[in-house]
Amino acid sequence: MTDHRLAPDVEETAEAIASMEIRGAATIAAGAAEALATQAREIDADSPEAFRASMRAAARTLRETRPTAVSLPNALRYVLRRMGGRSVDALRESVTDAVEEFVAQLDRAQEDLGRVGANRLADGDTVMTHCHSTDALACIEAAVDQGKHIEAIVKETRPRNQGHITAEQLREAGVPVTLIVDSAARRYLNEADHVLVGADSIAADGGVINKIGTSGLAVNARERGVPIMTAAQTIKLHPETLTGHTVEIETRAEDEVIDRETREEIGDIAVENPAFDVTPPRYMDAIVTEHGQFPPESIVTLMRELFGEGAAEPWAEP
Ligand code: RUB
Repeated sequence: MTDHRLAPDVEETAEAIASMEIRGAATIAAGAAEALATQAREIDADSPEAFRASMRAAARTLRETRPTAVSLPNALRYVLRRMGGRSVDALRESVTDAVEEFVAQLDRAQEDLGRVGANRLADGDTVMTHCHSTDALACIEAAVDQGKHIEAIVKETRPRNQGHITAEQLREAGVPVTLIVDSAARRYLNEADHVLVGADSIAADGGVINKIGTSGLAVNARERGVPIMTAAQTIKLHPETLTGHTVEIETRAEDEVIDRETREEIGDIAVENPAFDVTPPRYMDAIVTEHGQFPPESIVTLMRELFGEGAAEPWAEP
């Protein structure tokens, strides 16, 4: 008999990802991997088959929380593909080891890409940011560590205002911050030397999927002649796009955009709330990863090297 019970921590992590208490592609990946480790430690399986089935069930529950950040399925794949052994104890250990290795790699990758990104920033530069990306912040923080003076223009990023998190973290890093509303971005591009964003997924053609508003910002930056880069560790590369799949763009609740009372006052209107958009590769100057920086169009080579041409999902029932 297979045992599909989930450790409470898996349900809690899934809920926290869905409600965006845990958010941002890298943080989601680490949270999901750690939930798999808890599942491995806490479930009481009476056979290796039951253990494997319960790990697959946990991965499916985590997978279903948010659709756009590919770091989530990439994290689950990383761990489940390393699950091995003949006994429950051996399987358990293989999962907890894989999670430890995965999380250490995430941290290392972010540190490495931070140094690569920092090399594009010069002393005295002003950087415009969108949303909150730990990979993008790693570049600015590395530049500051190199002794460069960096200032930031931070877009608030409606509807959830993740720009506030960016503003706080940059201020804590000693970076002078100017917070602006999203619609002021084009006006303030005159004062920016770079635009720096993160990514939830990167497609094989070099398209960057990131917080809604990134593509408009990129077009404006190009028009103003301000270089724009994406900071994204390779866990953000979307392997299924190698075989022609498109990336699902998450749609979130209307009440993130407008509260119920105001909406009722306005009357019968439609409200749309897509969480992400796609920036075509021609509007992006560079993708900065832990393996160096790439023109978007050549990211496919790295993607093939790291992910191959795809394989069966490890959380599917055999
Ligand atoms: C977050 C977002 C971030 C990327 C990269 O969207 O678009 O730019 O996830 O973040 P949300 P990181 O707030 O909807 O999750 O560099 O931390 O992985």
